[in-house]
Amino acid sequence: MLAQIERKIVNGERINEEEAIFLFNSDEIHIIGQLADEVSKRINHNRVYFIINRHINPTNICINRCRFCAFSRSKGEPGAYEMSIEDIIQRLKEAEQSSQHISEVHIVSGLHPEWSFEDYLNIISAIKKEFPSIGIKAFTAVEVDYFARLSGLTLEQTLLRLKEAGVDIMPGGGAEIFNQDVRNRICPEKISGERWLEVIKTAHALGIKTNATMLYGHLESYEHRVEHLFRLRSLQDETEGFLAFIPLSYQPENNDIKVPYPSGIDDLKTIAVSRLVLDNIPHVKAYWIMLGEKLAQVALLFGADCLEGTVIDEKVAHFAGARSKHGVSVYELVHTIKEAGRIPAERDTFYNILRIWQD
Ligand code: V47
Repeated sequence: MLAQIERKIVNGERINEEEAIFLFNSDEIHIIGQLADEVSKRINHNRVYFIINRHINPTNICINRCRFCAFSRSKGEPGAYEMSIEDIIQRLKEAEQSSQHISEVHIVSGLHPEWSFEDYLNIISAIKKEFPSIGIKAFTAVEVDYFARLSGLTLEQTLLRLKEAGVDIMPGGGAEIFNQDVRNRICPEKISGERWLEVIKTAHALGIKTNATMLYGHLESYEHRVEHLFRLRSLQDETEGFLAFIPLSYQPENNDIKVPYPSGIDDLKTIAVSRLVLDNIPHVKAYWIMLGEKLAQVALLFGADCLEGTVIDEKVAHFAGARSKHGVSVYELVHTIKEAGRIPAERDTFYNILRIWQD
């Protein structure tokens, strides 16, 4: 079957679910990686993208207690925190000073039992007012669903309010694994996969681009991963609203699902098979925070074309045992990309190139 898949990829044809499952089960990691690399180069040439950004998590207080999540707390529990708007603005000013400029802020929060939709909107409008040129990537489909329920607005109205306040694109978090049996075991309180897809489809229809993620390496099977990837491919055929796909490698510390970290081979294979299945999503990110800086570099030869960014002060993965740094400098990202033989392309939120980092 591998020869048949190779022929298809070389001819620019799509692989089917059975073939994707075959690839996950295969040990031919070099061949799979090389095929994914070819597809990546076809789409993005030799470029690898990164962004000068900062992650901000305004609160970790959350009404959902997902079993894989080491970040969330109940109100009053040790370690629970809430940032004020002043704190957030201050953090961004510090990031601007230390990096000269930042192009994007990535905001993912908890579902706080006492905050209103207005409280979340005020965070966005305050950032937009203070830093009009910084792109805002904010709130997952899970949060948007929560805001709609809190406010009694429709999904369309909720998303339009976010857009008016200054949201430019939405991150891809909260997708986990769409299969409901797996969801019941890893995040029983979270919205269903169907609802996640509905929120994202609505955002795309309103012209809001989003990313998509897949959390792997916990209790799911290869079949579940493939089902997840094909749901995303079908939605992208309809909407063309996804900018990037980010496989999230499960971090197993301080949470309730006790399995080993995914292996390096599993990480690379997942990046590569994702690149091969999602032929209609322009970018695949090697999220160095979860992969580690060195494996993320290798992933650039296995189908990934984006390294996310400088990040600074990441919390979700580090609470769960990520062994990477909390942030890296632009120079480290550029060096990593060049050493992989690729061209470092600094981008904005929408993947417009801001600068090619040549010698
Ligand atoms: O939704 C939570 C995941 C996500 C763990 O869109 C975990 O550009 C691994 O979505 N091990 C938040 N993953 C992060 C996220 C993201 C990150 C970077 C870029 C983008 C983007 C999105 O982190 C959550 C959840 O799926 N997560 N706990 C864990 N233990």
